[in-house]
Amino acid sequence: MLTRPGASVGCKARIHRVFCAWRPLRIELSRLPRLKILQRSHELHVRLNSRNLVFCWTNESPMMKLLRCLTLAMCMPLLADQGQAQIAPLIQNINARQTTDLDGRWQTIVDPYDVGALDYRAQQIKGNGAFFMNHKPQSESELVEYDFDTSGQLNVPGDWNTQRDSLLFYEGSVWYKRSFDYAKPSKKRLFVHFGAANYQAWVYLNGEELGHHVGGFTPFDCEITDRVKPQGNFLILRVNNTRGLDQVPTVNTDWWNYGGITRPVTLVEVPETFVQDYSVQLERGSTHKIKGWVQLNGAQRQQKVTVRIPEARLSQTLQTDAKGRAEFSFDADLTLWSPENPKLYDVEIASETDRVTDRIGFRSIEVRGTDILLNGKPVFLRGIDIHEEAPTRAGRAWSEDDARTLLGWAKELGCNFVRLAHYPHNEALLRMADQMGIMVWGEVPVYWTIQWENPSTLRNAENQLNEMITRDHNRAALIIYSVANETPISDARNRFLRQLIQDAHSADPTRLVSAALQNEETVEGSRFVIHINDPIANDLDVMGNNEYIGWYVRRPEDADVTDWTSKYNKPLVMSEFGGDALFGLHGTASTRWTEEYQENLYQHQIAMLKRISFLRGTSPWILKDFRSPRRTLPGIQDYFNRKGLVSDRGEKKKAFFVLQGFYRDLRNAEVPASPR
Ligand code: GCB
Repeated sequence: MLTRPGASVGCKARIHRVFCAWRPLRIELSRLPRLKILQRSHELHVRLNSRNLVFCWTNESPMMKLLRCLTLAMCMPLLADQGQAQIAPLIQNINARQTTDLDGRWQTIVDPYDVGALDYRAQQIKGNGAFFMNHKPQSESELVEYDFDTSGQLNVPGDWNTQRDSLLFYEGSVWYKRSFDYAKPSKKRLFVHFGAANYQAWVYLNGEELGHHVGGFTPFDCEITDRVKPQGNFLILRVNNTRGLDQVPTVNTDWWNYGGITRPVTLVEVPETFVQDYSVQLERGSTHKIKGWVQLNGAQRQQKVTVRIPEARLSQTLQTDAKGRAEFSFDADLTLWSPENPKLYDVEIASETDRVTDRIGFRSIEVRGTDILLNGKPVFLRGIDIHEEAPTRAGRAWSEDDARTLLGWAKELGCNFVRLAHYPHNEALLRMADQMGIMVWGEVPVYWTIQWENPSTLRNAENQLNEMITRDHNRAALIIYSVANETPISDARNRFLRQLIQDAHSADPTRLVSAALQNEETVEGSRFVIHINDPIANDLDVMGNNEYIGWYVRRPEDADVTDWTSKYNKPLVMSEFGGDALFGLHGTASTRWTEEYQENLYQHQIAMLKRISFLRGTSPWILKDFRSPRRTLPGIQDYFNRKGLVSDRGEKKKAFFVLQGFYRDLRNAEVPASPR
């Protein structure tokens, strides 16, 4: 979430969305006076909280309504005459642009007490004491208590935890600084794009704030057209990964809280009016009709735009409206994308002022009864869960090489599907999945027990979902958006998730929506019966379910006497099952932590899964061992969750081959639809 005036409005009792800044505005703190009006029990505050314009009313009366209108009328001119927006809507497909990467060594200051931002009264520091000023002493007597140049460096992209021993468990702020020169041609605009920074980031250029982004796994852009200088720019970020009860995710997870600028940073140059976003996809339910839209950004919003797919000899010319948007639909006879044939087409979108190309695959994905249909034919999702951890080194994954190795292992298992748990993974992985023909489940970190009643937590989750969809909505591989993982049923939670499900469906009607649910169990005679009956399943296209028979509950053999029922006529994906094994530790099938235990567990699980009539996919937990602060057992876990089929060093455990065998059998049993 990029906060911007009007986009995030806090209040004490009632919330009023004061205006929607599609084209966001920057407000100088000094330009908007603090305004406080008190009237008996009624209270109105208009103030700038960091970057947010915050309007607060309590117990609004007719008089207060009048005051609200007056206040808005007073503030609007201040808002309206602001110049160039610095905080920008996301630019689609920056790879196709003129870019300069800012990756490499950045100067950093570790700041556990946030002294670079707050003074000893916890007030925002003004002046040169703020680290984003990058101030140097001007005389021998001047007191300056920070120095980027001598405080050490970290790699970007990269989590800080695995780059320095002292930062392994660190949660707090780190300041990053990078200098650059940029000769921006006139009539061009310049943005700085961040693939992700966990969990929140404040961005400054040449001593001025550009924006504040919340959410550790989604990209954001800041416009710097009017601020960039030919020489001597300094870009500074404060990145903070402190966990918080009201955040998404909340304080409790089972993965490492990797902090830092974890994905690439890129300067992106575009024309004054440019193609900001587009959707070129098959219409829901169709394999022959392309439906989409184009969105321009800039002053010259009404233009002719041509959408072309040269290889298919398709071309459509459109006229954008006053908002810079054009919608289209046309018939197309295309080779459809599938795991067996991951066909991608060059798609070109050319306006009068800009031209961008992408590689896009076309396929349909639907649900009919308990079936999932890919291009109109039933498909079983042979999957594996993946955390965004590097396959061959410590820390977060982010590169194309990482993606190739992780998805390569998935392919070796026989997968046609991966669940990217538990947050949006990097764009390189999605693009690699497109190329390799692996269907993807993308997820937002609505994990376990977050603050269901908190409206700002909901807005935060909605923003992260929206940012993921905005980035990925042209990827053929992506078939399912998942809105939650293992969330306990309550009215508040149901309302929260229903909102996210509705958001996902309306932002992108072409994909399926799911969530990893939990179930209810009864004992019937000598058998266990597991009931899929979470009310939220009513709203989902595909039901996900996590179960740990043989690990957290009972013994692996109990899977043999477990039956499954569902209240819903919908497909089920078993989105998690598994158990831990330390690679190289051997023993009997009943000895915890051994490869044999895990192998036996998979064998019994698979026998059970084969008996579930409405099962249409499996994604066991998990491809590779991953770091987790919850996993403390010395000599075994050592802060790793060991449920991987591959160890943290890339060694395959016995269970890997059990799953591989299951997937081979499934593939062999499939009626070949097209050549493999
Ligand atoms: C789960 C969670 C996953 C955990 C896993 C485990 O149910 O969804 O995030 O890592 O169990 O290993 O306990």
